[in-house]
Amino acid sequence: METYKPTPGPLLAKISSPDDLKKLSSEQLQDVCDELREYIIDSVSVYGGHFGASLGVVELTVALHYVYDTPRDKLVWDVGHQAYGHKILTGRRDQFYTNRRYNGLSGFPKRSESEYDAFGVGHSSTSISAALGMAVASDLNSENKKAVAVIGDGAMTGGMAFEALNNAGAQNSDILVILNDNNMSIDPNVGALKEYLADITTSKTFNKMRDEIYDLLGHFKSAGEKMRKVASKLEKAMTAAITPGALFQALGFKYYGPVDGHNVDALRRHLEDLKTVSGPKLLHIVTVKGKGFAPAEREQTKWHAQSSPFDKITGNPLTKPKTKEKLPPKYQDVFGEALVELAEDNEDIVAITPAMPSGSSLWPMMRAYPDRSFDVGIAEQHAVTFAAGLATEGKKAFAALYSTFLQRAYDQVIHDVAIQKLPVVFCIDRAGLVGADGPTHHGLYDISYLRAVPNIIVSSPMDEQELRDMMFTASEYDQGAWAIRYPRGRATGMEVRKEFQRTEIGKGRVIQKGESVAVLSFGPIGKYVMDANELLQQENIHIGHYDLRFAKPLDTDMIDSVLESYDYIITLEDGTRLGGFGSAVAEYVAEKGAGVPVKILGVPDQIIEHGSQRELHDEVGIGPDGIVETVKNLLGIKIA
Ligand SMILES: Cc1ncc(C[n+]2csc(CCOP(=O)(O)OP(=O)(O)O)c2C)c(N)n1
Repeated sequence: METYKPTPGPLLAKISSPDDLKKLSSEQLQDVCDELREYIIDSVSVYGGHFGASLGVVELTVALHYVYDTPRDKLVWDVGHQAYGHKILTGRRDQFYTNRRYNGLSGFPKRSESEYDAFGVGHSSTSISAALGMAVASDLNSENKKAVAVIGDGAMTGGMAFEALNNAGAQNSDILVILNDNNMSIDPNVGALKEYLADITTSKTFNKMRDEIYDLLGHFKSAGEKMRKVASKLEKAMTAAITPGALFQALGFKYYGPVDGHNVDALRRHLEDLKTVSGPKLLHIVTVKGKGFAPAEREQTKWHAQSSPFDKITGNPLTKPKTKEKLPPKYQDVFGEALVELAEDNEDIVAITPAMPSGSSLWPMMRAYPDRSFDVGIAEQHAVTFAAGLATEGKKAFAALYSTFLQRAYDQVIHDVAIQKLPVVFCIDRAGLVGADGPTHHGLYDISYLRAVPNIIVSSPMDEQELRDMMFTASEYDQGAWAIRYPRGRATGMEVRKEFQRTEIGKGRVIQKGESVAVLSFGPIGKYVMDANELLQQENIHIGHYDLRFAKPLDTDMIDSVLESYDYIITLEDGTRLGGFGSAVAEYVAEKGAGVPVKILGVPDQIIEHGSQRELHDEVGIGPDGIVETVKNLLGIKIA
């Protein structure tokens, strides 16, 4: 592991816990913020990681740990990608260089890592619920602990945040919600709430606006549409000025703000005041994502996270970018481009993303067909039922979701899609072990939870050609839902045929025939079987390899022929071993009473931490070496 450690500034060097921070005078806090920001930039510029969000909450982080008695008082970060400053101030400064790396610190707050991490996170919109639970527990135990939830304007679009506000507003427990409003999700935030928050902040500059309006009226004498827009903007701003935060007040919260989230002294004073106010309260702070690093302020989506080293002044990449020709496309891009091609010929195709247009590569579709593309906010449950509604009226909805986030919408998949046999296409990205984001983001359960539900086809392509063809076939399918899962990362780089071809539903393909051991793989992880095959052939071992393509319906003809020709079956999937593709094969073989042993290779029943994808695949034995070892074990060959 590389060991470059950034050098902390003189104040930060002395802070090993929030107690050390509290020894400083309030006048020194801005200097601490500057050093903390520098430290984050220095570290991420070498090792990568989430970036803009942590820079945006530096002042808030310092003020919170200065004012509150953490870890006794509970601090819950929503999503957790903004908690780097928190980690550095709470005893993890010197380990921070291991952030997100194998056996290193987690990129997100994690209870087992530190007592300061009050709640484990990774998925959004959970903070208010968790903090409320802590506040209520404190009430029940008569402990008078404070509970603070820090939630972004993006995460606030999630339904769970509203469920929690609704509950907290009526509980009257001592909870502070800090709404970190930077007007950004990963991509620009969307929806009516965003407009509402903008109206509150705009009302601050109400007078300035009024002048602008007079100016505008001068320019647009013929008025019409533009004037009406201006008038409606004015009206909203006035309402917000008179009753800012009325929405939150209606939900039972005392509303404070909006406050400049980069003025550490103002934040400190506000927090000290709010500590004395009982009951549910919401502090609305306004920040800039990427604050203090010019390229990140300018291009906020790009700098949400960084994976390669960059110059810490200019932001320019330090590794030479390989030319596009040399690198195979990412699976997400193959999906994004194929969708536009399909949409050209099929007017019914619509696309849905819950706040991940960049992450899911939906921008090409959104640009080509803005009226048929929907970013619905961080709202996976709504995304799925919205897709179901569209499907009832004959629209062919392609819902693009990460595997881990689709977990949120399991009931919607069953209740709204499957029971009604609606032809929604789920394009499930980041399926399998995702790498550095770790356990909250691994997409390990979708095969198991989807194959348990009737009326859903569960498929996975082994390469980009298959992905395109499956999408095409799914776009024509009207007998129920269809899930296509593919992983994070790059496809094979193969020559791709431009025209789409139909994939025969429930049919696999033979990659290579062999002797004694057959490996049945599901999805792109099949590439490891090819690597294993090469190694085994050097030792004169010739295994068979079958790309099953469908976990449901299974290609039982193919399995029957495998049962006739081989002594052992190995199944391989990038997902949990419990109830997944291998289980499906084993169930079939057991029901047939075929008596051929089935060895299931997949992710074991335990939480897999973070690391590179390859490190994790190898750790759980689904990389080429693990396959070779399993084959040799079955054949009783000693492993050198
Ligand atoms: C349930 C869920 N869906 C999607 C994501 C992916 N995601 C991570 S951060 C993020 C944007 C969060 O925006 P915001 O809460 O405003 O925080 P900011 O990054 O602006 O500080 C999204 C969509 C997630 N973490 N959880």
